Amino acid sequence: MEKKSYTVTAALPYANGPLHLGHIAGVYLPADIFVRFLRLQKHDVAFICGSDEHGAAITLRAKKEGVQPQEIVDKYHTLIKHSFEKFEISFDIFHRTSSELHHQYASEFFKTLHEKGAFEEQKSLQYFDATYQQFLADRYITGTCPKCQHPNAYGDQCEKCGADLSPTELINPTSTLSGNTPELKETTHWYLPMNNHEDWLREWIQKGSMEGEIIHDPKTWKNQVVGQCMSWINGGLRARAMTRDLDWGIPVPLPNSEGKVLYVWLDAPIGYISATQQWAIDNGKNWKDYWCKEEAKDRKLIHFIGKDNIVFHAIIFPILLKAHGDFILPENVPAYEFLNLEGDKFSTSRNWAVWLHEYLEHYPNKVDELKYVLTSIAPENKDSEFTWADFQTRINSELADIYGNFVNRVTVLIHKYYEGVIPSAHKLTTYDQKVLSEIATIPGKISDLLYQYKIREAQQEMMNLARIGNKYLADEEPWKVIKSDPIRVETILKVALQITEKLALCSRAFLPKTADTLLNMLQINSEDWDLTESMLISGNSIGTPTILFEKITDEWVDHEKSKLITTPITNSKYPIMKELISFEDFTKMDLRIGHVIAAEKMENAEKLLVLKVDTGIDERTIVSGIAKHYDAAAILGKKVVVLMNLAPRKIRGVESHGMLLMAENSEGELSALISDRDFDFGVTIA
Ligand code: B3M
Ligand code: ZN
Repeated sequence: MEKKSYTVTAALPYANGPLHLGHIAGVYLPADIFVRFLRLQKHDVAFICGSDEHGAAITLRAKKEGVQPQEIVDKYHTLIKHSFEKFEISFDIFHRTSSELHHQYASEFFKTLHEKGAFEEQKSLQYFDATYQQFLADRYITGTCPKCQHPNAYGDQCEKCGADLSPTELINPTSTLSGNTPELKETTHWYLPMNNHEDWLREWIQKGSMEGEIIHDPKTWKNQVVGQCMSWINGGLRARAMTRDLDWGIPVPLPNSEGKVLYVWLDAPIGYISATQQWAIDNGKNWKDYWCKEEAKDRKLIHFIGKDNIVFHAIIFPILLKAHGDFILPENVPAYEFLNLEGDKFSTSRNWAVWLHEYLEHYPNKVDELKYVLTSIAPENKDSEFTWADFQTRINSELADIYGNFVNRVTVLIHKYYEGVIPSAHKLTTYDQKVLSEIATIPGKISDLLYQYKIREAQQEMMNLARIGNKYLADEEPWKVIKSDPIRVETILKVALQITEKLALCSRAFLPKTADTLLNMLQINSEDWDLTESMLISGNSIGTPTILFEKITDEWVDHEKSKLITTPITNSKYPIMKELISFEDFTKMDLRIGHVIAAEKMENAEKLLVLKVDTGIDERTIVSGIAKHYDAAAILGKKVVVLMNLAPRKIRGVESHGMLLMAENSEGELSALISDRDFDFGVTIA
């Protein structure tokens, strides 16, 4: 029998930073569109996500921000959860792997695997940072990739070539903690002998079969996913450690394992299961119906992920699920490529990103607009790119000019001619019939595409409804016909309203807010994906026309682009950047090199020196608050940078003309800025 129910997961985002548009376009939005559609198809669906709160991604971030890991995960779990809510990603649950339930269940899962002999305990020499007294696994160590020579490969994976690495393979290994070359030290870990699983994985990935029985259709898997998995398997799988020497994570639930935790890539996917358990508890369901071989044998498990997570979801997690014994395996692992931003990769550390929470804060009423653009450019089969100019074009010339314009024309005419009352159709022309039968095929086309995870094309089909509608109005010209044949116009506008109805219904998967607005306006309430009969009732009134999508101005684009270059990175060590100033503002400042020709301490003022500075054009008095860092003798004779045209100020009775520029570090120490070339004083700084 055809499996009709679904457990859909979306990769658990690390709670180590906010979400950016790359995350959304390449995992969460495609998953949400798919799930909204499945629900309308009346499938039983659980849509599961949560934050990934363990592993080096978290501890390294905590170290960078100078706080405890718990503080990091609390902060970002909350931020991420709110962003998803505001963006209307319709998870059934957004859980977290730091929860008590997850800790318990992941420990139990590990113990079961251990009892079933799924692991091998092995002693090995691993890199150790003597300064930090810590073993260095995964992201704690970087070095040159032995396969592609990328200089910043991590201890577990090269992000450039995708190679699976172990730290001892890195060339020139360096500790990310101290920057030192680490030493080797013995430690014990539990390994998953992945090499023992190659045969069944091959069968399962290439043929979709398990023990002779076909359990999924391998043709529905994306080529990239099968390709990456097969290249891993053909390259020979190796044993991979499932535990780590770290103090953040789920403690290994075995004797003699102090200081060891579960590998984050073991614990995180189990998070899908524990999240489902929490949701089941909250909603009176049985979690096993969503995951277990017996109870969920007719259910499809679908993992939406980014391409860098393929091996973990299509090889490692399936091995764990199978070794455990109770679970179904994924039916499909739709993996997305990466979204780039204005010609470059998204980068949290370089702050090259559009942050979802900031977008939502500034433009809370432009959720569907962003969804539309991100779906249009979803990195389905290759990397794609977000630019603000393209965002503007797609909204203005597609959403506003095609979709919004069509709906607006229809509703305005119905209000103009019939005071908003839906007219009746009379005799249909061949053209009317052709249009109506054409639009009737579209929900089915969208459905075929969505089952193949082709969301870009699917959304295009939705837009085709608006295109058909605009063409229909342009061809039929009801605004002209009204003079000669008002009865015919009733039919035209009824047909046009039926196109609007279809458009509204199909929009529910892609543009849920817009769909709600339209369905409300049309007084249509249906939980079905498609209707065989229109639900429009002649004689009912429709709501007043509104502008569905406002156009994006050039100023918006310029503003967003300028923020991109300069949005400050939050780092507790350094103050955040001040607001932008224009080039004109900058050129107002007159900066020159001055020569300190006299210096004395101001009486009764601990911090102040009274300086005489030769600026080349004058000799002036400057009172400077640097006495704690420079005594008079130390600054005397120095060439310093002076802000010349600062309005004079009286400081403790002495008039000060200008200011010395100083560098200040996080301890509040000051250092004069001095030219490193032997320029004369008096020269200007530009
Ligand atoms: N936390 C990795 C990532 O964001 C990750 C996914 C876990 S899914 C179980 O790339
Ligand atoms: Zn590499």
